[in-house]
Amino acid sequence: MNIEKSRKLFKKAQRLMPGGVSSPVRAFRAVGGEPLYIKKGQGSRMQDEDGNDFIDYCMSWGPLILGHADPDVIGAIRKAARFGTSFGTSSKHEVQLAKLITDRFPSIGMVRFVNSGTEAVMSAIRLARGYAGKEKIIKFDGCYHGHGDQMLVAAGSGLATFGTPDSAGVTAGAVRDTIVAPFNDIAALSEIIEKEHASIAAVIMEPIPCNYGLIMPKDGFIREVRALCDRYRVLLIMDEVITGLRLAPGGAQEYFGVKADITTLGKIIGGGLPVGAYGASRKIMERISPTGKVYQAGTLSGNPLAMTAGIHTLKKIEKIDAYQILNEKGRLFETLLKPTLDRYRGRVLFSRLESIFAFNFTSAASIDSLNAIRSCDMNAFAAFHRGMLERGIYLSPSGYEVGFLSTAHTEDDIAHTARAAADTLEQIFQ
Ligand code: KE4
Repeated sequence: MNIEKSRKLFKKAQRLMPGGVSSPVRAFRAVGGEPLYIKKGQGSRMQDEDGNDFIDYCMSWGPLILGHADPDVIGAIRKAARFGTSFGTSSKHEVQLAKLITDRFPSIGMVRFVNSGTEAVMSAIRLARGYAGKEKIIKFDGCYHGHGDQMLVAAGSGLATFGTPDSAGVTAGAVRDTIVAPFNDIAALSEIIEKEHASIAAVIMEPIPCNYGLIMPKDGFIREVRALCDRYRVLLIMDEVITGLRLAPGGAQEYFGVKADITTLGKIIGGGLPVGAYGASRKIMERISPTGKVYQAGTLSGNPLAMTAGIHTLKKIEKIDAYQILNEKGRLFETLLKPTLDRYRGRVLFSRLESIFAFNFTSAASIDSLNAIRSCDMNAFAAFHRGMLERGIYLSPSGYEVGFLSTAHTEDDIAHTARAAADTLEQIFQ
């Protein structure tokens, strides 16, 4: 594959930007080789600067549920852009998107827009602490909640551990009040909450962890977390930056029938433009400035173009009944992969929840903990990623990340991908 233009751009970028990238995982360090510079996307496909075409399953890490450059979304952005890019004022667009979100999430009476999932999580944690008047936050190992200091905490081994920084530059003080509990271990969570609930403001979780592989919650785990939080009057923050609008209109909360006290959103609600949001009941959200004493602000929050992209994405999802389409495509993908997965059972594991999927190189029968993902062969994943790239399939460039189907992926795309996977695995395991 000729990647000369990407290579030249990467060389220049490395002199100008750390690692040559705007976000670490894009540097391809987890899979080897060099990052491709993408020139354009259309539907299920992306084309790089050297003219190489790919069927894309990274989908910008989740936002592009309708595929690249959806004509309705692009048309709406174009129209809105003629009126300007940002006013730094209120606009009808934020009111419209707020309505669409509160209509879909019964647990969200009011919502505040920010510009990324990280900002949404930072704000949600500050709100939880301000509302509860308590300081500690419990997170789960295996869950990622953006790069806010207090969430960059090393996962301890075994039972819950108090925060130790997981990044240079994060101070011990910043993570002093963050506790890391093992995911899928309700006994460990129960033990820490019973002991510390007087100082615990909230538990934060990805209902379906999608940042260390696709970690499946044990049956009833999400409900048990909810029940523990209710019993000890601890708020439950559900980080639905990935699952929100992905699993159902009301995200994992609708899908599993478990309500959050505070919800964080991002990705899909921006339709590919920078948007994050956090929401909760009116009683909780009214603590946010200017009605309350919990401060949070943002120059481009509620940006009219980003709001427009979100509005038209959510409207189109509903109009075309996207979930029926997406979940059907997910089932087709798994069906076409089955003969290959049977052949390499014990060496390759394919996990899927509706339109979210992951390939892991492991003998494990499921990925239900951080240890399970840690036992995976990431060198084998890197070889798989390279082989799929050579065959015109762009997977997320890390064995810790997941893949996404969009409504734009055709049956031919999916069949081609299944064949490419079979050929690549044969090449790896020959
Ligand atoms: P952003 O700040 O990247 O918009 O959102 C942070 C975030 C929060 N919560 C969850 C559950 C998330 O998955 C994310 C970000 N996801 C990663 C990919 N898995 C973003 C990709 C990247 O960091 O480059």
